[in-house]
Amino acid sequence: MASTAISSGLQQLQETLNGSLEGHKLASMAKDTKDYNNPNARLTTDYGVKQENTDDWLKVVTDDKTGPSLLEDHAAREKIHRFDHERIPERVIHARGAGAFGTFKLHKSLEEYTTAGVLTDTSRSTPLFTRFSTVVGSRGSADTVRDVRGFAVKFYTEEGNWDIVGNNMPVFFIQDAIKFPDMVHSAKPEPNNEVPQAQSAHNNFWDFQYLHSEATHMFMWQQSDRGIPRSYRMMQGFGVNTYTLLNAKGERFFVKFHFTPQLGVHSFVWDEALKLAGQDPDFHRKDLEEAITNGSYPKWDFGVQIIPDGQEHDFEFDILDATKIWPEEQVPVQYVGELELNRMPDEYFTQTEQVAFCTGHVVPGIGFSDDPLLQGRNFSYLDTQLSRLGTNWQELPINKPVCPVMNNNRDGQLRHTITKGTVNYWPNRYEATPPAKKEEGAYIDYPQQVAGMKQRLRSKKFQEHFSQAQLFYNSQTEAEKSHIAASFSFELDHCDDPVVYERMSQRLADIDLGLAQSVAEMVGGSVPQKAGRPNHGKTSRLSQTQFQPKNPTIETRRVAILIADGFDAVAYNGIVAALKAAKAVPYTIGPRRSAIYAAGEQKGSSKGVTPDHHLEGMRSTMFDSVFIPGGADSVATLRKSGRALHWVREAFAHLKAIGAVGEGVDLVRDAAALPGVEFSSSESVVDSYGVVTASRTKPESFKEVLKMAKGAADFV
Ligand code: HDD
Repeated sequence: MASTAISSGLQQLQETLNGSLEGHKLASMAKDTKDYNNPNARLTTDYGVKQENTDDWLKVVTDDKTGPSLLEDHAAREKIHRFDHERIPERVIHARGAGAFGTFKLHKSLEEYTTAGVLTDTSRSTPLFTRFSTVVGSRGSADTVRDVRGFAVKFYTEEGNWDIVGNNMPVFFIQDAIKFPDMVHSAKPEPNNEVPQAQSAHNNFWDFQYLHSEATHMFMWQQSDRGIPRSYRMMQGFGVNTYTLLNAKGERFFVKFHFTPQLGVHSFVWDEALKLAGQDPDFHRKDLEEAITNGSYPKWDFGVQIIPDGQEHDFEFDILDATKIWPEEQVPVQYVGELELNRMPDEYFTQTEQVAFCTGHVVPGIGFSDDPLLQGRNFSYLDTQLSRLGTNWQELPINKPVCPVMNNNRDGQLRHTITKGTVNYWPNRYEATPPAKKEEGAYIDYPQQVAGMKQRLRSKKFQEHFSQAQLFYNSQTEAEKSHIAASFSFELDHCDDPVVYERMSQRLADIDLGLAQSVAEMVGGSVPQKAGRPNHGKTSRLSQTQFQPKNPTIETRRVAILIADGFDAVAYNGIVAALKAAKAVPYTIGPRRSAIYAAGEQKGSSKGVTPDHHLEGMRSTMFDSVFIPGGADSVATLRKSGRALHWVREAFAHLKAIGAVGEGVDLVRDAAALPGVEFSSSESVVDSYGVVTASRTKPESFKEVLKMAKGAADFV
C-alpha cells in the first residue's frame, strides 16, 4: 500500500525527532501502520485482491426470489472467519485499561548506584508506553469503581526494554506470590453466579482479607480516597516491589521506584464515583485522551528510595516485604527525572491491548531482590502473555525493543522476523552472534551469596501485619478518615454473611477502635469494646493532601457553564475566555443542544451559542466546577428546571467550586436552600463552602471564580 497519512505523519514526527530513540520507535511502528482513513485505499481481501462488494454474500437470487448463499464465496467466509476470531482472552486481572505514549527525561544521574543508561545519561530522552488499569473488573467494566489502579511503564531504552509494572498504592495485599490466585479469586466475581462485577464489596473479598492479616495495610489504602482517583493523571505510581541497582564498582543497592504527579493527588467523593460508573463508564479513559489531545501533557516526577547493601536489616520491617512501605522519614525519596505522556495510541487493540509488561524485563544496572512477591511475578508475567498473545508476543510492534534483538529463540506460531544465516545455535563454527561481554553492555548478575534451609516458611519480620496499617490510618486527615469509615460501611453492607462483617469489624479494632466502632454500628456487627492492640501513634507522609502541586492550577479542569435563552453574553464570554486562557476546559450546558440566544439576541439575526451538551445528556459529576452567568430570562428558566437545580446541588454536595455572577447567584441561592446550609450575600464576592458569587458582573469576579476553582482540589 502506498505511503499513507498516518505512517507518513509518524515519519514526519520521526524526522523532527532527529534520529532520536523516540524517532526510532516511531519509525519502527510506522512500518507496521496503515491508514484506513485514506480515500485512495480500496477494500481488499486479506490476500490482497480488491473487492467490489462486501455487503452481499454471493447467492442464487432473482428479482423476486432469494436462494441459498454459496459456500464458494471465499471473501464472505474470510470476512466472517476473521470476525469470529477477533477476541483474544482479556488479561486475567487488570483487564480494563487505557494507555499513552510518552518520554522519560533524567535530570540527575544515579551513577553512584547504577550503570543503567536510562538512569545515568541525562542527555537521553527515553520513549515509553504507559498503561493504567483497574484490577478486578472485566475489559468492559467502569473506570471509576473502587479499586487499586495499575501503573505500568515500558521504557524502550537503548539497552532493551525496562518495565516497571506498578500500582497507584505502594504496598500489596499479599507477601508471597503463591497466594496470588487465591487473592484474585476472592476479589473477582463469586464463582456460582459471577456477581459482582468490578467490586470488592462482597463476601469473598472481605472473607479473604480477614483471613490474611498481611492484607490489612493494603486494604486500608484501597478503602481510602486512593481507591477512587479523580484521574489517572492525578495519582501516584509505585513500583511496589523492592528491586536492586548495581553500580560500576559492583556494589548493590536496594531500590523502590516512585512516580509523583505534578498535578497533585486528587480523588472523587464516593457518591460521584458511584454515579460516574453508570453515567460515563469511560470517564478516566476520556480524561486521559482529552488532556493529551489538548496538549496538557500529564507529568510525573520520578523518584527512587535507596538502601545500600548491608543496611537492609536496619529496619523494624523486612525491606523485601511488599506489604510494607519504606517511610519517607527513614528513607527519603530522591527525585531524579520526569515522565511525560504526550501521544495517544493510534489503535487500542494493537497497542493498549497487546502491550505486554513483564517484571522480569530489566536492563543492565537494574536487578531483582529476594522479595518473594517479585520472584513469583517474574514467572507469571512471562507466562500469561502466552495465553493472551501467543509465543511471538515480543515481536508485536508495541512490545518490540528499539535496540537490536538477536538470539536462537526461533519459530513458534506467528513468527514475523526472518532471520538470515545458516546456523541457529551457539557456539557455532562461524562464531556468529556470540554472547556480549561486560564492556559491550552485557547484563551482569550480581554474585549474591545465598545460604539457608529450603522451607515453605516466611521469615520473622514478615509476621508483623498491623504496624503500618496504623501508620497509614494515623497519617490521614479527619476528612480522609471519615471517608475510610464510610467506605468500609458501604463495602461491608454489601456482605450478607454475618461471619464476614462481624470479623472485619473486629479486625478494624486492630487499627483504630473508633473506626471499628463506627463501622460495626453501621454494618450491624458487634461493636468492639477495646482495641485489638495499642496504637503506636506514629505518622508518615501518606495523606494525599501532602502530595499537592507546587503551583496549583486549573489546567485541564472541566468547568460547566449553565445557560438558557437570555443569558448575559458579557459574563458568558468573559468566563469562557478566562478559562481558556488558564487552559481549563469550559463546556457550555443548556436546556437543549440547539442554539441558545443571549439577552437581546434574536433567532435568525444571530447564530447564538450552541451548547456542548444539554442538562439531561451530561451531569454535574462529569465536571470539576459549575459556573452560572447572569441574564434574567436565562436564570429564570434554569430556576424552574429541577435538573438545573439538581446540577448545582449535586456539585455542591460533591464539594466542587461553584461560581455565579449577576442573576446566576439566584440559582445558587435556590439550590443552596437546604437544611443546615447558610448561604447569604448576593452583593459581593462570597467565599463560603467553596461557592463564589458576585451579583454584579465585573471582571474581578472571574478572577475570584478562577481562584476558587484552583483551590477546588482542596475540597475533594
Ligand atoms: Fe500483577 C498484570 C501490577 C502482583 C500477575 N499486574 C498486572 C498489571 C499491573 C500489575 C499494573 C497490568 C499490566 C498491564 O497494564 O498490562 N501486580 C501488580 C503489582 C503487584 C502485582 C503492583 C504487586 C507488587 N501480579 C502480581 C502477582 C502476580 C501477578 C503476585 C502473580 C504471581 N499481574 C499478573 C499477571 C498479569 C498482571 C497475571 C495479568 C495480565 C498481565 O500480567 O500481563 O501476570
